[in-house]
Amino acid sequence: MMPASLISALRSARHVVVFTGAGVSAESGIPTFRDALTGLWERFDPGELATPEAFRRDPALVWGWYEWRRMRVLQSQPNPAHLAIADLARHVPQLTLITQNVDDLHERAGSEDVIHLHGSLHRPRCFACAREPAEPLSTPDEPEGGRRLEPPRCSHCGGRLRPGVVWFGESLPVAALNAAFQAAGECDLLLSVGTSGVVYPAAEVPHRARDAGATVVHVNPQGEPTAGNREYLIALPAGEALPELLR
Ligand code: BV8
Ligand code: ZN
Repeated sequence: MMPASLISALRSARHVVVFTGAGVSAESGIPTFRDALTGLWERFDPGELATPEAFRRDPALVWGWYEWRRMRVLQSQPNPAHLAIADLARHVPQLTLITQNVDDLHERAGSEDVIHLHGSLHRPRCFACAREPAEPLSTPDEPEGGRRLEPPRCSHCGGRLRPGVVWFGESLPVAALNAAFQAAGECDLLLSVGTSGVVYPAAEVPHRARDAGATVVHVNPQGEPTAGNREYLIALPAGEALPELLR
């Protein structure tokens, strides 16, 4: 089922980059952003929830929504795609895992040194002074979509805690972005899994790998057919495609 040229590119690869988006966690029950009907941005307005202006305007709305998302992640488990990626790292000379996801399912599947381009739901920090709280947050039982919830206060300065994610209009963490671009420019094969590739600058990662001559493999049931001879589309759910590809 997998093209022989692809299998051989994978077998001979010395540095593999795996670049993931929301689709890799879909089979764990975490909603994606842009899928029709189930995507978060189909049901919620990113301008009201995922920008610093939104938080300034209505911190309780934003905090409650992110607490609902954090609760959903805590209630879910890594799926066969996360597990296959963690396993692949043990079978290639070098692997760099770059994710746009704000969940921790790669880590819970056993992946190490995950580069999180868009931060994490699990590392809130102070909106005013940027310091992280000393105590881990408790997990409230949030209804679907969340409810208004006052953010906890910073123990250092009394400011409000904010989710530790990168909102629209905010810069990505510089060290993470540099490490991602460097790995993309050096790898010989990049697996892009479950991303629509529309959010920049993260979406540049697979472009950089392709432009540097790497084989690029997209795993996405809704992916666009690809033209290049070193670019492949596997139009299957990640939880089916990855265990099969990496077998
Ligand atoms: C910045 C918050 C510089 C965290 C997210 C043009 C117009 C307007 C704006 C811009 C523009 N060009 C660039 C921008 C800026 C903007 C941007 O890119 N906008 C786009 C949308 C147009 N970018 C930014 O603002 C970035 N910052 O540029 O800073 C700067 C700074 C200051 C001043 C000047 C400049 C910051 C971007 C960070 C945004 N944060 N979310 C959160 O709440 O989670 S974005 C959001 O999208 C997610 O975080 C996610 O990481 C990201 C990418 O989405 P995907 O992961 O790809 O998910 P999606 O749902 O789209 O796709 C899922 C795919 O999976 C689908 O294709 C589906 O078919 C597939 N799938 C489904 N099931 C499966 C599957 N695949 C496999 N298996 C399955 N089972
Ligand atoms: Zn503070």
